[in-house]
Amino acid sequence: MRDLWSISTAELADGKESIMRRGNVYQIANGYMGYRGTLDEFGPQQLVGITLAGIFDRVGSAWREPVNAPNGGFTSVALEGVELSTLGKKVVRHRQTLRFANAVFERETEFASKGTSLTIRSARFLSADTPNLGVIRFSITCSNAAKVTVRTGIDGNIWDLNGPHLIQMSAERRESVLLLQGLTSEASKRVVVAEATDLSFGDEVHEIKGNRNLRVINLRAEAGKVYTFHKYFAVFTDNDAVDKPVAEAAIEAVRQAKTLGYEACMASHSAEWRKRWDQSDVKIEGDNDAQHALRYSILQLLMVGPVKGSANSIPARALSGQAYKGAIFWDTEMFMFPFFLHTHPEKAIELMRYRIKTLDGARRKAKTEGSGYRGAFYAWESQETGDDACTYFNIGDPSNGRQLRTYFRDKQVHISGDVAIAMWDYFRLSGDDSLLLEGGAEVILECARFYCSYIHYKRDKQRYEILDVVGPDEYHERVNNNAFTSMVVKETFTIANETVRHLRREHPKALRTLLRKLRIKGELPNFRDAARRLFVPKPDAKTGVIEQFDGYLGLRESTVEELKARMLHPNEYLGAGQGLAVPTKIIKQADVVMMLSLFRTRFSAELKKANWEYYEPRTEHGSSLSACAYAMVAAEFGNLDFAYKYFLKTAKIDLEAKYRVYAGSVFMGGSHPAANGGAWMTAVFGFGGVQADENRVAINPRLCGKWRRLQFNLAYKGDAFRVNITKTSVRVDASPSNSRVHTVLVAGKPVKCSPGRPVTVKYGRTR
Ligand code: IFM
Repeated sequence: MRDLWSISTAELADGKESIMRRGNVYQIANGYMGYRGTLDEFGPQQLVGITLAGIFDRVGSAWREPVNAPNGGFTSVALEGVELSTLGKKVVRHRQTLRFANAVFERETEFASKGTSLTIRSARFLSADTPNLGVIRFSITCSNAAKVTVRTGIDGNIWDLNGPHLIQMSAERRESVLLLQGLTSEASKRVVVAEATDLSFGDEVHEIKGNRNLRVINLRAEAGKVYTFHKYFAVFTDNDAVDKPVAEAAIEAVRQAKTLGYEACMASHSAEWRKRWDQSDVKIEGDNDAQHALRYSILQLLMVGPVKGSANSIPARALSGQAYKGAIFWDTEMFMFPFFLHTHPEKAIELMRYRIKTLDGARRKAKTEGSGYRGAFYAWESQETGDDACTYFNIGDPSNGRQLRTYFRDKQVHISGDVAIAMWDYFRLSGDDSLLLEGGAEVILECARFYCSYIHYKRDKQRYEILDVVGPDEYHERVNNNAFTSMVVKETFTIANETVRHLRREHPKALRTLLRKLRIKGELPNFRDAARRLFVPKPDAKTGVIEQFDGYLGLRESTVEELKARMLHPNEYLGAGQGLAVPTKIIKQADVVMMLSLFRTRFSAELKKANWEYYEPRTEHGSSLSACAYAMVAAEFGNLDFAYKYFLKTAKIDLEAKYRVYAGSVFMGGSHPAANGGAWMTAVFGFGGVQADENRVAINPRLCGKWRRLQFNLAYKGDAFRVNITKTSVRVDASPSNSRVHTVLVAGKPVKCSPGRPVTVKYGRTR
């Protein structure tokens, strides 16, 4: 029977590529840091990485990227003087496992050397309740009496893409605690790792050698005896708000953990995970493959949700390493945020706080881009200050090494609207307007202001147009009237108007203060005018197809296969300048279909079908963001087979590790949290048919073929629901602690859901 709560493999990853992919698939994380799924004895060559959230560094003229901490989880073992590693020839058997229930990584490896077998077992987790802490249990058993040497401590030889980021590294031992610390090279931020163990066997000596701060234990191991110890490591940086030097904080953290002990640390960590799963697990009956892949996707999201109070967000490659500069893209708001909003609103608000924190960076960008704009133009690739980490020459041509000009940074203006939409959704769907008062309203008004200074008024047509942009399809740059962008911009104006209306009604004083602060009162009529008169491309009267941008329908027909056959290099980028896709209708990722998915309540099933069928054969799905948009829209117009196919593709992207690792010459390997969020959205919004707005939740289920039951949780306006869908019925359990009765629209019927009183509604069979 397949275990639906873990992944496991007995295969060894040996080549560079497979070790890289394995590190992504088996990573663990806790929002503060991610620890790649590498083995205890691995080093920087095997891409061991403890990637930290929210701390970045730049070395020379290379890209800024997140900082990787020294590896406090390092342990290696030698048997009779021979170093044991799965990379060597002594492996008899190996198994590694990632447990979904509590994000624990385990490995068991048997080695044999000189007639003796030695088995290593280890388990590690990054504490879900103490974000700075990592905990490891490590044990060794020999078949015969043998000489064993254990080296354990902190390995400061760090894998970096553009490092080294830590300078002035220093190692020391304070009583029994090992310490390794350094400063980031750009901003001199201190990064400290402390490590403590309860190791009590063998003879121990302390060794500091080449950035490694280790205990070396020599042991005459008895046959069959299990030698176990526990390691506690803590990472602190100057970003942590602690009332003592960070080194002291780290030492204290490992001492406390050691005093508590492994079992107690594990118990509180697991209790936190039980709460998480209780709020967000999705159960699928009848399809173990889908269940497993979706649960893995949810695990990925739960592991990287921001720590409370951090105002951090989730990078496009989560905490799996430094690819994509550890930057936050629209991926978060459009693909991950809905999961958190509907299951963990306390994390969703943190994601939005990140955008409030980086508002000044967005203002700086607006001022300096193009001829200078007003308001907030959010970074395409955002790091801790909100200044744009995206470069103008963002992709290398792998054939000749030349840098290609791309317009992601300066023309992918939909990013500001994506932020405004998420900010407003938080208020609409959580019912909590505190975020608007904390700075959310300011973000929204500043985004609208930016668009006011970007759009053009066409006197002859008496309308505003939005020109010279890049939509989600990055192969066609500098286009006019991109449908997705126009819709997002128009929505931003509407949201800005609604924000003002809400504040005027509920918080007039706060509104006055905000309008004064921004000196924006005189611009409000412009927002209203733009919301009315901004042009959004309309569906063709005959075909229903919405033209992706002006002139798209006149481009040359082609196929993805044709373009691929013409590529001169396997990693060739199809967009930018002379890219092969540029003169054709081949698009990189969902664009019009993304619009239909985002604004799914505004378009009919017929229109969705017409556009899906037109654009799908022309889509490369060259981004991990694409398949889920197609999946959701397919479910909405009833093509459940396609919806299912794209759902699985999305849900399995990290599990199967089948993804593109290079865009041109740029390394972009790592995990894909946007696709993880897309998998959840497809299950809940697509197959579950959930549509929530400020007035109510609607559920119009369409379970795909094999699924007998779909169960999920929904947080809505401060209350919680569990929804159970079969092929013929929908049961809604409103939590007993809900504050009021909600009317839920189930398959078109209004149903009263009182706290603690389940209701079941029958509905017509799906195809
Ligand atoms: O944000 C995406 C973009 O839409 C396509 N290229 C990759 C980015 C990060 O995932």
